[in-house]
Amino acid sequence: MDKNQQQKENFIHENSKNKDLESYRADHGEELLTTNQGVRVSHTDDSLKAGNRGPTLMEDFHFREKLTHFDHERIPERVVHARGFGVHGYFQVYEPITEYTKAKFLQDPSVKTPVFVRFSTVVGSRGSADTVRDVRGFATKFYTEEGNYDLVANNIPVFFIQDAIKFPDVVHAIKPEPHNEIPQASAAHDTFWDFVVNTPETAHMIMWLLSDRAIPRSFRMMEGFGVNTFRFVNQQGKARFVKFHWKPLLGVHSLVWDEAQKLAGKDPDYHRRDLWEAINMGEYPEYELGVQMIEEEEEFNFNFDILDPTKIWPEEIVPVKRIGKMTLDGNVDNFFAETEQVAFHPGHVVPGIDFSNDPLLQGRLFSYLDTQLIRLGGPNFHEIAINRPIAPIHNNQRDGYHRMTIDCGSVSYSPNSLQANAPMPASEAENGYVHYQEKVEGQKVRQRNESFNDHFSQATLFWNSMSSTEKQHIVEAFHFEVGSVMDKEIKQRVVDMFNNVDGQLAVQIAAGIGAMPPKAPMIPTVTNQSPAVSQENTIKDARSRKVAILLENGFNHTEISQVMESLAGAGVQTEIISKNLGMLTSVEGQQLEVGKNYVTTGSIKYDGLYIPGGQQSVSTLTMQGEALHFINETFKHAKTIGATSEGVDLLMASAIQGVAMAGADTQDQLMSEMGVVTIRNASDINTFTQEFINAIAQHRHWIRQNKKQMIPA
Ligand code: HDD
Repeated sequence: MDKNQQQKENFIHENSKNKDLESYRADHGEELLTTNQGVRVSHTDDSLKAGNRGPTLMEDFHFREKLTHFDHERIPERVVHARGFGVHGYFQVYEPITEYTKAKFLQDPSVKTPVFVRFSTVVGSRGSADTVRDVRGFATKFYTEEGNYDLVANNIPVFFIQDAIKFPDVVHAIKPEPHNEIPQASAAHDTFWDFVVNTPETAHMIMWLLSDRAIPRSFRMMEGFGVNTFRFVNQQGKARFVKFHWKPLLGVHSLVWDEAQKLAGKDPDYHRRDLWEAINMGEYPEYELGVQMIEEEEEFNFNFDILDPTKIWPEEIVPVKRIGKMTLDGNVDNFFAETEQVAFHPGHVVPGIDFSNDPLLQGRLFSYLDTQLIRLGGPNFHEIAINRPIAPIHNNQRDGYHRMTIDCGSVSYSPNSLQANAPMPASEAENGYVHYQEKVEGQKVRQRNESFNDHFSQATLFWNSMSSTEKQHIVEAFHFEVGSVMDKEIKQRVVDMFNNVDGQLAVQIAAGIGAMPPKAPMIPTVTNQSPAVSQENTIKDARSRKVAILLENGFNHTEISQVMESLAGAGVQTEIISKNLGMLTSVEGQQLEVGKNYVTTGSIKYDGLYIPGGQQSVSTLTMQGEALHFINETFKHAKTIGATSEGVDLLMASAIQGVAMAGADTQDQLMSEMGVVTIRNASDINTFTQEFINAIAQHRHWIRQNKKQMIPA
């Protein structure tokens, strides 16, 4: 049994939801072909015809069944979040949090609650690219003993709108325009920005959407946010307002825009492939579950409304308490059966978790159930294997399309005496779900409270909290997004709207989109920051990063093997890239296999680059445009570059020499400041690898930011 199979075995046996799924799995290897009725088929390559050149006969049941099934094998894609990728895992609480909630899966640290997580983009259709600028969905189904709990989250903590009634509007505006279905998976078009300038409550979310958060490096390196305000309720009935967070243990990291765009062409599956491969290699992604809590009595103590989904609760004011950890350790067996058919719903809660009056959440509670009815073809989607709770289901609901359960007996109503009123409602002591008895009174009005009116303070807070590099990326994103808008008036209105966030931001936006700067650039009154929202302050780790090695015949084997071994020891993967696939031979005669050539990969697929020594290898590479382009592009995207002995000469032949060295006094300065780690003397290889690994852990070296325009890549 190989490592992957062994992992799969462990995963199946340890996880109760997977044991449940096991009875649905079908393995067709080494079996004889049958129809759907189980009749063996003797020939499947020709339809039944009247004569060799004659028409196909109606009685060919095998042909008709095969074609009919094929003709019906698509279901509607999700109206949003159509493109996604699902994986299995488990969740464990660190210690009982009985004080805050009675939810059973949050009480016992020894219990591993099975989960299924689906990551997604929002706007693109099922076949769109992974690395587009967009919000990412991060939906988790916890299969708890008390029934399914779904935390249907995004990787951005706020939302475009405050009231769910505007959801169809924002989605229509951002989706491809209806007359020509252009553009795919992008907000960079007139209808979206028309909606934005007419809807000032979008300001805060737009700042996040145009930040690096919207182009994550990996699903493994993004946060998740429940966005809406929920409630925790404990055994004594005491409630607290709560917001949920997922905190990735690899830190929060992003791509750069040029890289994201190129990846969309070179590897549209970049994010799903990254997750699939990480799990297959046993590099299981981990995320801590965090909660922010606000006492009921403190509801009105903040300068924002805690029910407003366009607001964060700054972590510096309301700390995030980390209560447990989720580990994702299993890939699916079948994408359609699991990832496509899984159905999430924020209304799937268990005792101890309740709702708030957040007007966006209230609307969501209607929409998710409704959408599954059309998408999954009727009310029995809870019976689809991936959606079935591990808790037993007993009620009087019956029939409908695709009903699987064979409900026995004559009673399907309540109250009844024929079955002693079973199935009977459970008391609270028996874990029956009791809604929190919040006192509510008011007049029926189509209005919003005035506490929802401040649309700019937190947008400014976000802008204030960004590093200079993050700010530059946001301005560049405005230039791309709004620069793609045709209507001049809309462009001008974007400048004027974001003048309310920060006058200098508006001036910079205007400069790149052919609009006038604001007449009176605003000096913001909000001057504080929330350091937690900047990715500069995240965890830095080299684990599971991927380094490309450029190589040709005549390389120095001792050097490369020492470096590869040290990188592997630090959990960094390596892949050898060369002009052609096949084997390469070192000066000493050892052979190494090429993983990818320039046609099948590109620098954009790696976190860093290493060039080993070996006179002949380096001379050949120096003559290859692709190799030099690989180096230049890696440099442009601010990634770590390492070179040993003659490998340093190759760097000097690239654009780095002229561009990076401009303004640097010595090569040492270049090395230490720019994440370009070089060493001429191979006897210092251990010092090199240590420095190289530390540099990779930094993710990017933004000090190169101002030089990127000079790089021809
Ligand atoms: Fe939603 C899917 C997250 C607001 C209506 N939403 C969907 C998914 C995620 C989110 C992650 C994909 C689930 C999956 O992988 O199958 N949605 C959010 C978050 C929101 C949000 C974090 C803001 C707090 N959504 C929102 C509103 C509405 C919807 C305001 C409607 C009133 N969302 C839907 C939907 C979808 C959906 C139409 C499409 C597919 C599905 O539900 O199952 O019902």
